[in-house]
Amino acid sequence: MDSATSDPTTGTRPPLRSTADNGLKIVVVGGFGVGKTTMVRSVSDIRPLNTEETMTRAGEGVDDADDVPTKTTTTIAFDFGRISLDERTVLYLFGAPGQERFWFLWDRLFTGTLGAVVLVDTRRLTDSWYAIDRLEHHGMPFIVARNDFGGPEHSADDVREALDLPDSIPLIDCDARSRESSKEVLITLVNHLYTLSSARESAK
Ligand SMILES: Nc1nc2c(ncn2[C@@H]2O[C@H](COP(=O)(O)OP(=O)(O)O)[C@@H](O)[C@H]2O)c(=O)[nH]1
Ligand SMILES: [Mg+2]
Repeated sequence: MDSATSDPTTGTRPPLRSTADNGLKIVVVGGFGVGKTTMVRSVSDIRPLNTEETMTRAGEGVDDADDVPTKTTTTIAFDFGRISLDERTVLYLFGAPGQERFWFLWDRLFTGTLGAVVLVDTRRLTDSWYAIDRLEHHGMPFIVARNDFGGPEHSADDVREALDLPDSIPLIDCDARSRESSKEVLITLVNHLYTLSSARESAK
């Protein structure tokens, strides 16, 4: 008998989380300072790994910090978080850098990914155009989450139009700092994935 499995006669040990049968991978993408690190942090069970570093002189002028005055760090690689959905299913979350100089990493990142969340900041919607374009190019299912920075109100229709987003793609509001709100974003993505897969099934 595998020593890792539980034995009712000698007392049970729950299966290790790392032995989960299902690992589901989701990526969070979006422009600089849009709240990717914040979202992965607020929703993860584990203290997420990230590679946030104090912005160095090298980043000055490259990262558009002027538009994001409160932001003093920049993501140089990925955020990584994990959420256990149940005993056997673990959701892996990757926050992917949006800056142009990291775009070459994206193609690899999408391997084995179920779907993506595009985080947008309505003050700088254009930053999200590239992300959406790449996702469409890869045929990667995604939803759009509008992170609330308390800026001027734009209606959902305005955002849809600016992003050229069809009605079939969910667009929701969120506050990346809130665990509940970030969870709601992930649930919306998962529901969207189910909708797409049942549509595919019934088209067979
Ligand atoms: N007001 C507000 N600030 C936020 C929100 N989400 C993130 N921030 C702040 O915005 C800054 C950039 O967030 P960060 O997660 O580092 O962005 P990233 O570059 O996409 O990883 C940080 O200072 C966050 O604390 C939000 O929903 N509302
Ligand atoms: Mg970050």
